[in-house]
Amino acid sequence: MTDLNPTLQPIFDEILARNPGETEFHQATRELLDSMGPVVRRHPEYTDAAIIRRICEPERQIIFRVPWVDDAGQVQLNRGFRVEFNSALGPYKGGLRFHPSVYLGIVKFLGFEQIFKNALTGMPIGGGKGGSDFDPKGRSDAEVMRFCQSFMTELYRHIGEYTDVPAGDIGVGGREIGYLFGQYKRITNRYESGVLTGKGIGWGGSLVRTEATGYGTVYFANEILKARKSSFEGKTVVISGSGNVAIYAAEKAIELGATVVACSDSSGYVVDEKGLDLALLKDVKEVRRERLSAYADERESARFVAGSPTTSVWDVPCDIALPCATQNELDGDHALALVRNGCTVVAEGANMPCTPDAVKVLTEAGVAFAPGKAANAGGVATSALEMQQNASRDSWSFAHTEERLEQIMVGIHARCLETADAYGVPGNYVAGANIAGFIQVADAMLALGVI
Ligand code: NDP
Ligand code: 2IT
Repeated sequence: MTDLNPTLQPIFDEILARNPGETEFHQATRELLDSMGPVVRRHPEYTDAAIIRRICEPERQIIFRVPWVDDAGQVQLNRGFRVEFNSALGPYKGGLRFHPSVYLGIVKFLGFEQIFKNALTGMPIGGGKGGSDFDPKGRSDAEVMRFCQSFMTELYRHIGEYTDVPAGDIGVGGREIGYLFGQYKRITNRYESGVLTGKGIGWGGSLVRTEATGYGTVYFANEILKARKSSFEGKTVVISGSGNVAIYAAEKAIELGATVVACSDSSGYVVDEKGLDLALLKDVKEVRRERLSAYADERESARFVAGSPTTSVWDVPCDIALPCATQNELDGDHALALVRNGCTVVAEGANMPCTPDAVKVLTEAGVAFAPGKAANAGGVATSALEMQQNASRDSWSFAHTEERLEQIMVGIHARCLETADAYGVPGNYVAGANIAGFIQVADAMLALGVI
């Protein structure tokens, strides 16, 4: 990490002092500030109006109790969060995460990144994020439904088509969005489709939203490869995670001619030299909701490696690595292993999966590195397309929606490179994404007065 310039260091000191213990939020803000040197030199008006300080302070943070009754009749207690970070460009927009690790620092890092990601999509959406420390693993459908109903019984008063539009993230997929939407509709007596995205096809959802984040990440990586006169054809790909983002990143990579040889979950990883059997993976993960070892049990060419601190999916040799599980899952040592094995492109399908050390190792080794706020923006961009369809009471074909998604990802890639060039950091996707997203939000905030 480089030293911050004298304008930015006091801002970071203030963030540390005002947000104690929120390490992921510190990491995400620091990463943005690391790109802001050339911006503050060229735009004193942002410093005069305290734009960076204001952008790092959420507009509103909501924390609430979520009591519910489990199948045994016991009362369970969780904590709910919604951080409404920035609405300069549109209603707050961003997912909900249900995972035992969720606390304010994680929701704030995700909400902060979402501001710039959403700006990069070019769609009229602000940034927000929410979730709960609820652990859906091992819970019955009825328990998940009761939890979602209790969560929405508080959340409903804070959200709306023009206010704040949640969606899915880790632990929140189509099933949970259904229960949440059902409870919102019941409490408000409004069929307000645009209040949530990631809805089912047939009740307001958009085709391609399920596939969008993974497909978008691969489209972005494909643009990187094209810029290097290469392609996915014949390449070996390793993906972490085996959830929504990972599965559809694998699907698109395979469609473009690559072989995906490994994926993971929190219990370990599978290596399948013949290439992943996606139909089996979807059945294990999306339908049966089982652990990844079940995949290896049923596929001769695959072996399962149980997770431990010394084993990692990143030890599996590949040309292209797509981290699609969770934050800080790929560290400096993992990056060294990737470089040693000849990996040339890393594109983040997850949010902040690479540690700052990993990014440094990859960048210094000449590996093309695409940060999540650019590479995984296809999910939220397609959410915005879902909002567009809801607002016009229309539904688009798969082909048309996917074409829009691809155009958006190609556009984000070009904008990152153009901005990086314009600010003297050519080829740096991190700086390009941070600067382009920041300037769009900063200019809107200047225009709207001191808000
Ligand atoms: P899912 O819940 O569908 O899948 C998450 C996957 O990551 C699972 O395989 C899970 O394994 C693994 N995982 C989660 N937490 C951990 C952990 N602490 N350690 C190891 N493995 C873990 O989530 P998504 O696929 O939707 O999200 C994955 C990432 O992509 C997240 O970073 C999310 O913020 C990001 N993202 C998601 C978008 C979306 O549209 N869904 C959009 C943009 C970004 P296990 O089942 O064992 O927990
Ligand atoms: O991190 C993300 O961009 C998401 N989880 C998707 C957010 C959305 O509103 O679709």
